[in-house]
Amino acid sequence: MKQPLKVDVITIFPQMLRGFLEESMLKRATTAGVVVFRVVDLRDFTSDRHRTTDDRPYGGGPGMVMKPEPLFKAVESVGSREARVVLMTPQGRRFEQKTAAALADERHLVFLCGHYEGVDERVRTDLVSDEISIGDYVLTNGVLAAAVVIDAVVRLLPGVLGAADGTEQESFSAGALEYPQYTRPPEFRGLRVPEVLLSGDHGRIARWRSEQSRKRTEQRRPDLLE
Ligand code: JDQ
Repeated sequence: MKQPLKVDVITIFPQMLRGFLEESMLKRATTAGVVVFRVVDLRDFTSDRHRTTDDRPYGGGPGMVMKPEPLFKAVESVGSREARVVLMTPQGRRFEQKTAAALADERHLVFLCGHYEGVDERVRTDLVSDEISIGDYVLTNGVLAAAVVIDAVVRLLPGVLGAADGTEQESFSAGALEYPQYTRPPEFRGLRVPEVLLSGDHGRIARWRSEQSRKRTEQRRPDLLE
């Protein structure tokens, strides 16, 4: 069988991540042997009594900076020679479906979840291979951002979604938004399902769906059509 994707997450809040990994799709992916997660507590790689992971910035100013030594030691401890080392940061490249697909082709991913206001620049230049932002808003730390990326990557691994796997047709792979969906009943509180969907005419249904999809994309996400 194919080697599982190794995913290591380095954080000072390991418990935040464990709950998330023990639910739903990610748990199934682990049980199926498609992915192997390790959650690494950054504080295990400190050497002072207070297990300090941050310090004041040289040159002064507000905020704290993550110290380089624990981060380098933690990354080296996971055997990262051929790994992509990903830093979650609002300054990174915007995460999109293409990024998820590229990461799903790797064998070993190491996520660094920032805390405080930044990381020592030497971490970016000499430890990290990719800096990723999940969007233009500011989170309090990188754990939720890493969780978002991990979710989007792991569901793409072969064998995770099962036979009804729809990833090929999904909006962002196809470059358009999805058409409206309905299920039973045909009338609910006076709201009717479009007649075409009840017609059984598969050609008409397909044309209606692609027209709806195009209209919706023009209205809501014209950027996707370019
Ligand atoms: C960290 C912070 C002020 C960072 C600390 C670590 N897309 C995205 N939004 N926010 C993040 C990522 C993110 C990731 C890691 C983070 C935010 N913060 C808070 C506060 C300046 C920079």
